[in-house]
Amino acid sequence: MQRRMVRLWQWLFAVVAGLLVCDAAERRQPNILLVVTDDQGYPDLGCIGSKPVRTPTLDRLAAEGVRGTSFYVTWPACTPSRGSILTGRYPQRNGLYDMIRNDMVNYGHRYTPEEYAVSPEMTLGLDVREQTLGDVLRRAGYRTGMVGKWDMGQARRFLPLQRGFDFFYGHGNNGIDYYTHERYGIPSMFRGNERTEADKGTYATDLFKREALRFIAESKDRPWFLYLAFNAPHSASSFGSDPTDRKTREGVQAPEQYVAPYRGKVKDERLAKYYGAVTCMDEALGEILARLKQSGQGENTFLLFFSDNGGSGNGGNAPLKAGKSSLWEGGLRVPFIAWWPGHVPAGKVSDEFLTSLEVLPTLAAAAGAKLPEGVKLDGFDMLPVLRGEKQSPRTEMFWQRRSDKAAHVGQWKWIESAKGGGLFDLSTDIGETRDLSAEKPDVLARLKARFDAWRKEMDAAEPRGPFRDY
Ligand SMILES: [Ca+2]
Repeated sequence: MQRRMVRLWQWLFAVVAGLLVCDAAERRQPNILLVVTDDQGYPDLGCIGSKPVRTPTLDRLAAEGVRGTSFYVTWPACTPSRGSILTGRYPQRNGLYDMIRNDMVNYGHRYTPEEYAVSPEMTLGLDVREQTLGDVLRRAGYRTGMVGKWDMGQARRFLPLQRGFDFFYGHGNNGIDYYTHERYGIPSMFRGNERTEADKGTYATDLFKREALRFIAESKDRPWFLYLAFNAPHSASSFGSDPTDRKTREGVQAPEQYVAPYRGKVKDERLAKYYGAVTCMDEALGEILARLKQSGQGENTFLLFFSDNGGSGNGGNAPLKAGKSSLWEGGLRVPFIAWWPGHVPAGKVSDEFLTSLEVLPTLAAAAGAKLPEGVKLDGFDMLPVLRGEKQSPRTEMFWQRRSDKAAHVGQWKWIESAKGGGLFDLSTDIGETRDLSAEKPDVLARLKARFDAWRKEMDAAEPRGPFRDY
């Protein structure tokens, strides 16, 4: 009798243990690689086929994952767009709704250390009350790393190690020279909380690849989250031969071996360098993925790729209108890829309306992480949409950049800006060429009313620094 009871208990134990193992395997936290590039335009992927740019790694990820054609960022330039990626909130809600940078460099001014210490680049940053993706995923047991362009403030309280990240190598500010890592004469590369000039002279993309590989190698025993923000293919932030003349600046920098194949095939040297910077970045990502595969960590890695804003005009953003800094589609709609073999379908092109506001809730859901309590988020978990299980719940999105305003509601887009505006039907006119304001006054009024309601909601939100007067 006793022996039979022991056997029964052994059997029950085996069943329960088996169930637990299955459950753990099913819910095994994926590694998360969030790749953000800088000013890479909507058509600037080789697989789109409209440009001579070569991006074999991104093309493969698109072939093995989902490529989004209607993915938007929250602002048409770096800082506010990145603040939304990290917080899951509109810039007007998290407070970082304009750039943080030292504008006097535009007039050739070189900041002294004393001036720099009290300049916007040092004194402004993402409000410390905001919770970041790093905070959310670290609480879920992840080792969190930030490599590349941070752009959320450089005073110590604003740097990644104080904002939810265990590892940081990159530049704190908006942009650098790819080789000196200076921003208009100011050394800007950090390791952890300290500025470093140890790697001066090495191309930034190579350094970010090296540090991404270092972080991944050091994170073998835990699930990890790496926010890998290449500064490529942003223009170099360095003075030209005449510091007061912006036209003498170099533009995008890239190693000769990547520029040479484009030379003679594209209209000028600037474009050859831009494409070279994209291809070099693509190759770096390829090496990181190859290393993941070799180490066995690649099997359960969830990768999201997109650009922080539209292309800055290198080679154009056709079929989209305009580019970076504008609220036309060329400034806001960006290339997007989601890749997670076995969890996200392969080779799918999705036209679903999605945005960078979805990134935080999506990665939190993938990680089984709790969303921050008491924080109003502006997006949702987009995994069911990426899997094709349901349509995007997003029906509208709003933008404001200084006096420029825009709303995208259903198929409609309204834009009002110093350089023009109108009402456009994106379902038939992705290039925003036919202003339908006069023909559709009711639609125009509805979009303006939706914008006003959004603006009111933002104004009523709990105030955040650094720009708001409260
Ligand atoms: Ca950018």
